[in-house]
Amino acid sequence: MKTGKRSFIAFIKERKMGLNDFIQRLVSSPHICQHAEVNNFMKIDEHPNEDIEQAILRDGQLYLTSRTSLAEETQIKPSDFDYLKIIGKGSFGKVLLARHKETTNYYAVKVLQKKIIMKKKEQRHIMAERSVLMKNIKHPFLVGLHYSFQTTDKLYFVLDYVNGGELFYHLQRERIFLEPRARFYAAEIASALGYLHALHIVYRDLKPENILLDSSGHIVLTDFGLCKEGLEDNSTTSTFCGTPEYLAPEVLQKQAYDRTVDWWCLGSVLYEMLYGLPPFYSRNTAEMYHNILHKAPVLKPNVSNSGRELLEGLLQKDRTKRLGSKDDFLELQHHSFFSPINWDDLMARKITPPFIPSVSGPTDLRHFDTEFTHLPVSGSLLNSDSLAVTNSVREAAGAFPGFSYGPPVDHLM
Ligand code: ISQ
Repeated sequence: MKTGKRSFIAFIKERKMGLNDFIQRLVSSPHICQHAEVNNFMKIDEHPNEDIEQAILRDGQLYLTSRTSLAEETQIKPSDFDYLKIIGKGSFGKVLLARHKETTNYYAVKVLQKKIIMKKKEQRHIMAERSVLMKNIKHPFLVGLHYSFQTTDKLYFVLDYVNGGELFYHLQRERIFLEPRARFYAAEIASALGYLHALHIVYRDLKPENILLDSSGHIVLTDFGLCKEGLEDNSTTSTFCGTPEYLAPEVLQKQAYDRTVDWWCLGSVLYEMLYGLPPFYSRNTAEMYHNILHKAPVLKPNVSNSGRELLEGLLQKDRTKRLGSKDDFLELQHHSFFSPINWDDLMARKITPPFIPSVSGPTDLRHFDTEFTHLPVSGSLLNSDSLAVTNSVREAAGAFPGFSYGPPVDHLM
């Protein structure tokens, strides 16, 4: 290849990476997304019928493609799946165990109602989802997204199906975990959070129901990038967004927050694993809020010095003094509580999990709440919606541009 051509390609690549980084920063910051100019730049409100190109980041590559053609190319639609059981439910929609008809692979399909999302502080949600889709998120302890697609009134996320149960289902059965087990889970969660932070994503809502175990006993975090903002003022959202025990003081006070909020939540999870209750727990919610804001966590000596010291660092109310406020995940990795952890082995899933959930196979739903699994699977997932998918994709994309996502297609660029 001629030197001139090579340097031109290098120049374009560099510019693309710069643009990627810039867009990622934009879409990761809800407050910036509120600006009309940013909106305009990102073409959020623009009509999708125009033959607009969009940027999609997949496998570390920036692809330019037309919005409609991607959805058509991926060809994934609701009727490609058999929906077997409801495995989770909230105000936005539900999560179903589904089997792909052709491959017979099992997936967790999360179905969100557009109009409900639009009624909340829409843009932030859309941007949060969009930002997650635009990044090529792959991590051993984060639930994998295989496809996303949309119909007139619903958004679908086709995710890894994980059936080892919620971490806290197992914790409730055993009351507390011994330190080595708590350390293993905390380390896997921390590595997932550190990875998201490196992508400028703040999880913010780490909570018990989003921490699952896979069938081999490793952690899987779900729901990153979703359900972040503006839910507090709607009473119906409290069930979906779970209990508020892990709210960091800055979130509770509606102050500015940053990635250190996730280290507070990790401290809360670790505390609950070691002591059996959330750090500032009270049956009285107002009192719990007061405790979060004003009380020091009670650290009884049945936990090791290094464990208590780590909890103190993570549950520091002043986020500028919190462990992780300077070097993020690195600070945790170097803490003495984690000295038995080989982080390379951990990332490679080479550490044998301390507990293996008993599941007989993919359809074994024993770890899911019967409150959900006994519910009938609604036919509305398929009916008119599936027929509307190709026709509706243009209008639907108006509210959720660039939503549809499928495996990389070589000829896109
Ligand atoms: C994957 N497997 C089981 C349950 C789930 C809930 C939410 C998101 C993904 C999931």
